[in-house]
Amino acid sequence: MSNFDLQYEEYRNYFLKQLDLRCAEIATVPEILGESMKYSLSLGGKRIRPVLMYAVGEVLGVDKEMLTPYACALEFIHTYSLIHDDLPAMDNDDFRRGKPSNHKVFGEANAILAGDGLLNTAYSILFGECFKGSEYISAAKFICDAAGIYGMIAGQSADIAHEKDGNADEDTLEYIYENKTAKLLIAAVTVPCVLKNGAYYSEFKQFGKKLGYLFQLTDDILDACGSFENLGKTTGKDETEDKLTAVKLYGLDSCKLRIDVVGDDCHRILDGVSGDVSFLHDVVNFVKSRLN
Ligand code: GRG
Repeated sequence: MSNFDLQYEEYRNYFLKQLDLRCAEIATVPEILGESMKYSLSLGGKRIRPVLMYAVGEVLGVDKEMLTPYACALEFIHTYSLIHDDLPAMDNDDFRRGKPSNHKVFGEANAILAGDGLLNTAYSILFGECFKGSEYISAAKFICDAAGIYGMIAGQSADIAHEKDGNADEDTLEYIYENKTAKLLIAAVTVPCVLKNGAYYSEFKQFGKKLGYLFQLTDDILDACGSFENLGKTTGKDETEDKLTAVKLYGLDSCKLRIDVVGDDCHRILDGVSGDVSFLHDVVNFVKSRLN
């Protein structure tokens, strides 16, 4: 294992232990509500948002303990978005992370409620931090805004609105990417800044935005060229459903060039941050070459 892989696993394993503790607290009546929430929470996944949060925290000197409630809330929100995205009314995917989607196991109604339950629990976790001080409130609000109607939900709504839109342009695509994908990544890398009195906030906000763009460019290429074995979900759907993607707008070769350019932008932004940001440079390279 490379140093990067070892460090990634260390952050990821730490997070998974914290997530287990949160899952153990979920005890609903009826049980199926909690079961369906926990099914998707524990289905695997890269956990890249918590990993990024801890990594930026380490650069800025913010303890993992302080970040953990925010990392858990963000992962709860991410998980809810995947459950809802997989529903027949949205992306209609039977698989997620190589396993049956939530609605294939628990039925559509329970999957909707599992997503609702995860979102509400995320807010409870965030409210639970707010008594600690104004920076904790700001960090909580930051995550709520990133997930909300001027963030991820707006991105998903625009994505749906521009399906099969032959006239959609680059600005529309960038709006969708920034909101649907980048906003939660921006939250992941800026929560430590907010908790550290705004240290390097604008650098990490810009970094999160570019990383989100990079993440979505690779996501589009993986949908077009990746395999079910690597991705754990159905591929080729963007083309079948005539979705607005970078591959559709620019073509595959141009997308690959853009990945290099945006990757360089990410590295350049990190160069403006003092401290050991080598792990974050490696995350950029990981996203550039990811297979899932
Ligand atoms: C339903 C409100 C609502 C939003 C859905 C997350 C999302 C918005 C849609 C999923 C489809 C998609 C391509 C989203 C872009 C972000 C993205 C690539 C999500 C997948 O995140 P990963 O790769 O997933 O981090 P894992 O499985 O590793 O956690």
